Amino acid sequence: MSKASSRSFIPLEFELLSTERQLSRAQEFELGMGTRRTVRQFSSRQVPRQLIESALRVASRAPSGANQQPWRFVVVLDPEKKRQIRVAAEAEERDNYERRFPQEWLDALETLGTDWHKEFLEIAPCLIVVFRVDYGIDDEDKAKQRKIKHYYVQESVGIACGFLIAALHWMGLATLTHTPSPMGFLSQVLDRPPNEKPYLLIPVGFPANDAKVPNIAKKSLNEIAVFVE
Ligand code: IYR
Repeated sequence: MSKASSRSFIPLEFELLSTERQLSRAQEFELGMGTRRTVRQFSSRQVPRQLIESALRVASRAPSGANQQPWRFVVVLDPEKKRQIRVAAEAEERDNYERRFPQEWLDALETLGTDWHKEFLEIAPCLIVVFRVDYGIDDEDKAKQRKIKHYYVQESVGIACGFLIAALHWMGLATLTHTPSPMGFLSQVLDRPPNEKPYLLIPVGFPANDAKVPNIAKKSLNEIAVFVE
């Protein structure tokens, strides 16, 4: 028998926009998102907490496998925790840049001008550390603690991060998608349980007054899309 009893449907809330309004909203969003850049030089100016909370609520609207929402966002504002994260990230990254990265990888990073120094981890007022939640824990029966399989975790968390980064940009904040590697140290520093694995570290704030970004471009629509008609 199907589990019809656990199903419940409600009418879709859907605002039908005029084509004119659709075009104008599309244009506004495209223009707005068109200026999004990854920023590596931050100012220490604080970010209103309400903005971070709003962006996280937007991220939480992302679709996910079986609606399991397999993400945890850890918002790090504490200077001492930020310092610990910087120290650990720099230790790993120093090894990467000086030993572990093959030349091919170093060549691919050349235009970005990155190196192992990660002072932004202390300077940015806020670090959002995104964890993927690989499995849930059913602790209804405290003794058993059964694992609940999560589906499409990588895809789901990636989409949520996309929503988050878009929301933060839209509200006038700068972000960096940082992936120190390996990033297991984030679990220790932030005291996360074994079912949560670090996925992405997003420093958030305002750019430094003299922030510079690499002179690189995005691919054009022709290069990224194919219409089959
Ligand atoms: N995680 C390193 C290296 C790095 C890798 C890629 I792929 C980038 O797009 C940028 C950096 C670092 O943060 O420096």
